[in-house]
Amino acid sequence: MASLKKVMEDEIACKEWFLPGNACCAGCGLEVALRWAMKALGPEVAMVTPASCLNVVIGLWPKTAPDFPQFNMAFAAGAAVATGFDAAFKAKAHKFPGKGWDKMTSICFAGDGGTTDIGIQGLSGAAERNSDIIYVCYDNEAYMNTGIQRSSSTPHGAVTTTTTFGKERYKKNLPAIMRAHDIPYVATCSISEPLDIYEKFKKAKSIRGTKYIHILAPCAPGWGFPSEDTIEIARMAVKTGFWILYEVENGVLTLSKKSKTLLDPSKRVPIIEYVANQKRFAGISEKTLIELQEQIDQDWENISKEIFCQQEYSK
Ligand SMILES: Cc1ncc(C[n+]2csc(CCOP(=O)(O)OP(=O)(O)O)c2C)c(N)n1
Ligand code: SF4
Ligand SMILES: [Mg+2]
Repeated sequence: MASLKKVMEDEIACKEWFLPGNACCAGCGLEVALRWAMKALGPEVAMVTPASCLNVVIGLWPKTAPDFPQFNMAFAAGAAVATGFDAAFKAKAHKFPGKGWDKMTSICFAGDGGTTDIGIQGLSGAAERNSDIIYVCYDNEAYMNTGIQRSSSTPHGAVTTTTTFGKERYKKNLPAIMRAHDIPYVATCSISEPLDIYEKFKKAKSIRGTKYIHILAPCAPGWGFPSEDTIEIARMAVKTGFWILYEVENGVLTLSKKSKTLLDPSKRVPIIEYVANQKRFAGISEKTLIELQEQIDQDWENISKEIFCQQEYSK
């Protein structure tokens, strides 16, 4: 993984592209995700943001926070508009060579509601066409902007304003769904690992075709924890194995540094350590807690089998 010293030698990474003084709540995970993605990408982007907290926290012109081209968009259209931008950049690059249009990256930065529910058909269409875009889901596991309603990405047992006794269903595995589209790059990130975010976005920028990056981005008011604990909560999601950090390049899965050791179940922190510090899990039953742990163990077993098969195949 890139060291902080190395990253700070990069002039673009030293600059903030999402400016301070924005309307994010204190300790917002989304802001960390966006800042580090932009440190890797730099300002030669066109960013589409479907309806979400991000639409709001950018603020009102002329005091908007993004120091790069950013476009608010209707929920369902995010990936389609990003595809359109990329087509325009390619046409411009063809007509006006040497003017820098070939350096532009088209990116959609959407919430989990905008991705796992409302935007999924547009995203699936873009991925099937292998549109040359980066699609990012920042995952705060509910519709936060409209008052903490459940999404497909809300985890089992979590209380939202529409799952008042805790969600019965499990979190939809969107990275797995994107892998099934056979796109060149799929990765997961956590805001507790900013250098990992930086590296994965650098890589995504260099790859042609559809890149999908899913970032766990805790939300203090929505999950119910003190705003100074955001990073620690995200870190614990990784340590328990609830959130697995990996990348899949051309179908080959590699576990990222902080998740690698967790293939050994004894290295995983029990899930209770993660849920105990979040009010959304305050009334969780023993049964639901066991189910959550079983789901994590099952996810890891699947990953272990896949890695084993990959190793056997490459012998
Ligand atoms: C078609 C449509 N339905 C509903 C809304 C209202 N709406 C705006 S933002 C939002 C929540 C988005 O949730 P998510 O994508 O998870 O982003 P977050 O707010 O959590 O950052 C909703 C329901 C809308 N703008 N358009
Ligand atoms: S509600 Fe959550 S995701 Fe939205 S700005 Fe506040 S902390 Fe960030
Ligand atoms: Mg959300």
